[in-house]
Amino acid sequence: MSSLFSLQDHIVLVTGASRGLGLAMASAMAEAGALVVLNGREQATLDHAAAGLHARGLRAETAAFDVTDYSAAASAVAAIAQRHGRLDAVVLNAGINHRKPLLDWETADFERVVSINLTGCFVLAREAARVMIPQSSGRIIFTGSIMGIVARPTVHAYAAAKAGLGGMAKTLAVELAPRGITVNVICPGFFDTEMNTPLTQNPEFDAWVKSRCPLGRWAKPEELGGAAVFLASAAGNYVTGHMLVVDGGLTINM
Ligand code: GCO
Repeated sequence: MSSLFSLQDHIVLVTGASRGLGLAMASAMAEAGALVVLNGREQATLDHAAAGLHARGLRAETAAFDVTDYSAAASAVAAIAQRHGRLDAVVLNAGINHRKPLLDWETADFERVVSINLTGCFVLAREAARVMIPQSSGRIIFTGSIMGIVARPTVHAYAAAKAGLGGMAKTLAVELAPRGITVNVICPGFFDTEMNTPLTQNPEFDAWVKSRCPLGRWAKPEELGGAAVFLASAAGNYVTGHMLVVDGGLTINM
């Protein structure tokens, strides 16, 4: 049973892994035996995150780059493959949100969110596939959102990008399946992360989440770890093109 969910000696890149959901997924994957490469923009924050994993006897390296610097992203993937001779999984998780009533949106803000949350994922998936195709195996996992499935006001670019990941994961899944690569999307509901501080600290929104979500609470970041381990491990061998919703039942609740 333990080998079913084992990631022993797998090489995994997680973007947006300095904190929040990325760090929680990286940590769970490292617990399952993986060597995780943590990506974020700031080396100091990444070093701190990696030190936290090292202190628990887990294996972590860092790769500082901005996912919208597409050539830096490509070089980083190539460097990981060169250093370790393989790349077993990528968790493409880096993302931001921007919340404004429609008429207050600048076009540049829309483009910025899409470039981080969607285009950056496309580039990294392509670069990961460049390594995974010759090895005839690999796992590509995107962090989507229930906001790519259902809607709330103000988060237009975020919702567009997250829905876009859902569509792109399916085209990638069918194209890459013959090459031994699976592609899936994890769709979190409302997690208590730094990105969501404006929401968790808004008493009205907090009450809304608690009443709307059948499990009656915000999720803790570590509650996303199991989904990433599942999709990256042998347990997920036959799962591809799937949107795995982790939302405490929010989207199925009338
Ligand atoms: C929002 C939140 C989102 C949600 C997420 C649920 O403004 O809607 O910031 O990040 O937490 O969409 O996955």
